[in-house]
Amino acid sequence: MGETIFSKTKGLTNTPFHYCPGCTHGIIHRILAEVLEELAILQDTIGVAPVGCAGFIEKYINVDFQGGAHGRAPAVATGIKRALPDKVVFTYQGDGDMASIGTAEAIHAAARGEKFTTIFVNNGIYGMTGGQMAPTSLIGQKTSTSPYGRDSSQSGYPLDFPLLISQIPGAAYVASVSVDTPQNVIKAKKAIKKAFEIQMKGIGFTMVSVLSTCPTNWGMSPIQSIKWLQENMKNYYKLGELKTPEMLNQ
Ligand SMILES: Cc1ncc(C[n+]2csc(CCOP(=O)(O)OP(=O)(O)O)c2C)c(N)n1
Repeated sequence: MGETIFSKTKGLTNTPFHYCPGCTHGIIHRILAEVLEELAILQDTIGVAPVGCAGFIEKYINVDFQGGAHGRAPAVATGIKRALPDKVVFTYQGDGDMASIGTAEAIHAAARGEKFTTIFVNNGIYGMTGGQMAPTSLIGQKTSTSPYGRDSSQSGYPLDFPLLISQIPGAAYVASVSVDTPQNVIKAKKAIKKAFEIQMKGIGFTMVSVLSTCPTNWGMSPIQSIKWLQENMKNYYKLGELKTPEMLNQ
């Protein structure tokens, strides 16, 4: 018998990911599942799934899930966490879901200091519905509804949602991470773990924003899309911890 050098986290189900080649949802699912296993909270965690490709998460992570209507996951998570305060609760939402249709729910959940964690997956586009422009699409970015590139005179400017949330007093932890390199995957996992630990201390709203790719709707190969993220998204959406509990008392 050979020595086991790697085994899949118990936080993932045995269902193979169906995501497009180069899509980063699978990486984010894996590190999230590993964190839940490492914190030994798989039995105590309830996820709230959104609408969009991100919504498939409920098939892959080995915890109980509730579906939320488009953008409304923070309202659903609020109800679950208030009814079951001993549970660990998270939402997993795309940028179309959270930074567009669900802007109000997300901002007010942060303002109320709701004690759940949000994983915000920013791929700069509406993935599932065919690559329409999202509030997070960059200036000049070609999407199916901005075929000549996003034009600020028509469509305004990209919304840096984690930066916005970090300004809200009820937000205890906000980090902006990326999964474009192995080092950044490790950093992203650390941020997700920290967010859950802060939730478990009951300090306030916690959010980790993850820069992500959508090769299919960006019209690129997986490698081109990683380069595009590095050369474009990272310049606009700055990585790092935007809010920590220590800043709450300053
Ligand atoms: C109320 C409502 N409006 C619109 C839709 C259609 N819809 C389904 S998925 C989606 C886009 C999701 O994009 P995003 O949240 O960025 O997630 P991704 O697919 O990129 O993971 C939209 C608009 C819907 N299901 N419900």
